[in-house]
Amino acid sequence: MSQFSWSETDTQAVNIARALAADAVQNAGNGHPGTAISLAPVAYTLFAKEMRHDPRDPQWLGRDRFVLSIGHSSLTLYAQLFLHGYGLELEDIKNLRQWNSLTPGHPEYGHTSGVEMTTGPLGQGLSSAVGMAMAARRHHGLFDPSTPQGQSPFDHFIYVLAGDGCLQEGITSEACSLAGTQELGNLILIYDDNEITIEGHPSITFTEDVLTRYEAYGWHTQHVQWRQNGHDYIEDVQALHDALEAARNDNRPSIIKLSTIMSWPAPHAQNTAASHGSALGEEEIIALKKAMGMSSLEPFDIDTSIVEKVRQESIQRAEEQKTLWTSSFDTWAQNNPENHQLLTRLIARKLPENWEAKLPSFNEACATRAASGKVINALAPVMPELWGGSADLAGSNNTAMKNEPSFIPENRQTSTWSGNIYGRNIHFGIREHAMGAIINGMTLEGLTRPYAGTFFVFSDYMRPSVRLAALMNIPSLFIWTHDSIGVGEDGPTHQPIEHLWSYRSIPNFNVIRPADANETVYAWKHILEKEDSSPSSLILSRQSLPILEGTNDQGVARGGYILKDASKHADVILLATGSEVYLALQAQEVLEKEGIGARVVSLPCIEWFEQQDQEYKDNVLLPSVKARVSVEAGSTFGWKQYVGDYGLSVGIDHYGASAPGGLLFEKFGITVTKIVEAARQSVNNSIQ
Ligand SMILES: Cc1ncc(C[n+]2csc(CCOP(=O)(O)OP(=O)(O)O)c2C)c(N)n1
Ligand SMILES: [Mg+2]
Repeated sequence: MSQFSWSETDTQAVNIARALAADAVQNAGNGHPGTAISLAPVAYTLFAKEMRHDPRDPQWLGRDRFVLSIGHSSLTLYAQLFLHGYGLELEDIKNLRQWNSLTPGHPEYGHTSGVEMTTGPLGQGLSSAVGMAMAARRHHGLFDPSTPQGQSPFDHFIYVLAGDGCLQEGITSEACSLAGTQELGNLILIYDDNEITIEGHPSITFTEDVLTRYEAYGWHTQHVQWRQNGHDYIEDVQALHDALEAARNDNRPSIIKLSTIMSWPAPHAQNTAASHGSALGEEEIIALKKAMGMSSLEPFDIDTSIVEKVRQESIQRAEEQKTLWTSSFDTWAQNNPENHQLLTRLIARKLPENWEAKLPSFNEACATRAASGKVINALAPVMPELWGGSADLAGSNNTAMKNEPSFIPENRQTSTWSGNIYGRNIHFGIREHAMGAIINGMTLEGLTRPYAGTFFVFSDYMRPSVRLAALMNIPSLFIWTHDSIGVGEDGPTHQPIEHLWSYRSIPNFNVIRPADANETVYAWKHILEKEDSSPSSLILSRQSLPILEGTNDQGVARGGYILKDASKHADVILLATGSEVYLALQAQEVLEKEGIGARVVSLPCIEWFEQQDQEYKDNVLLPSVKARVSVEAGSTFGWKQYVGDYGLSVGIDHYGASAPGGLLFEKFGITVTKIVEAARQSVNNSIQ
């Protein structure tokens, strides 16, 4: 058992965190004080006593991660970032929730130093933490496989604070079930059982025995009771520490149910749902400060000498931790020069030399999902950072790496999937939402390039996590196959319609729909090469697509390009994506015979195209040519901006049907004939 001590400074630091939470929300006029007040000793214990971290080096490879899954309680984190010297000052706390402040309403990744991920949509934090724990284990296996678990510089813990809301959200049931199967011993969840959500006591909504449920998932469970019988409330930080110690020593993921009282020790606000999301009021704040025995009752008037002391102690603690960690890291680096080189490359986010030489090229028709699978398998030997899997559709999504082990405890192997805890093929189970959040967590751990696959239509089940990846600006990669009515017989439940434009409407998210196998290769190439960190999705066909002439790497990297120009003058521009580019090419031939010059533009990624300069875009989409036709087997919503007032869109604005895919294209009018008709009409429109 490690030593645990608690001093008067610690008590006063917790008081400061509580007072600041109350003052900041009062000052802002809105916010969430209650949980930040009651969890101040918990967060402080983590930052001051339990975690390995260095406020002066927030990106330290060896740090433990802290995920505030209860994002509304942002002050729980901001108070610690202030106390421990992560760069937040009193002024920042005063500016809570204000324009341009470092203390936005919910913690934002990349905005405030020390924030490991953006949280606020309940359930996402805990679920991404599962991904972080998985990635941490993969890192150990990648760089330091011969060292036992727990003894490598690559081992660290992921600490999560979650509440009733996070544990009610379905996504965490998915993620935590998988965490149990995966035996993620580096994951430690503190569940704030304060028996309050916004609508009051969770007895109206949430009655299962949470710990029994987590035990059934295969977790190590503990209960720390701060709410004693009757009215006694004892903030037993030693008991919390003991539970954390036991959690660290167990090789299963751990949940500590901590029974707290919201807003304690505010005399009237405590244990009220109102204090979850509204200011306590000046009187109650004074009463709170009196209850804590604070010397000043004025807003933000804190004893700065305590803050100084906490910061100094934090730095000293970090130095001791870093000395130990660095010596173990240096020994590892000396003994593993090749792996050290790999780590250096991955930290720099560089690709291996000559990796492009491994990329396949295609001259025979195939489904773009199959081409993507070939890319993954071609890169697997040279890019150990590439790993991922599917939500039980590996065979259909072509996401599996052949001859590579699965990422599973050895006792979970089956006759189909062999593997070990450091493997590469991930089996997410049928848990799309958690898969999205887990991929984000893996990406946030840094170093590797994870991907996740499912059917495009089921991407809806993971949309909140996709949005969060885009908001965080992290390069999560989603592989979505079976991209249209081309799915065929499975019918309308399995045929995406509105999905392309709905994902294109998410800011900072790349939707890439390659026209053939070679465009798929170029798309992969550019996703891996591009320097910005925005997340991407590959939208791939189930059905075989012919190889097109003229597809090219540069064109795909620019998001859109002239695939085939009119033989003389372009009277009309045909814009197409994915499987419909081939139809546009055929339509072009028919039109040329009629004397209508048509330019075919392949637009695999509208987001990349929009990033090009105006000159390039005008070169491709000739502003003077008003006759335009978009061709895409999805809703036409959104194409108007490209086809303009004279243009027409060939697409589908209703659900599909159960029948062979080829027939559906005929029945729903995604045909060469329809494109030709639309082109003629658009030319007529534009000359009238
Ligand atoms: C997905 C999602 N749904 C709803 C909300 C709105 N919301 C914010 S906090 C909260 C209640 C959370 O209760 P709990 O986790 O127990 O937090 P506490 O009130 O104890 O701080 C709700 C419904 C949200 N942030 N995210
Ligand atoms: Mg609660």
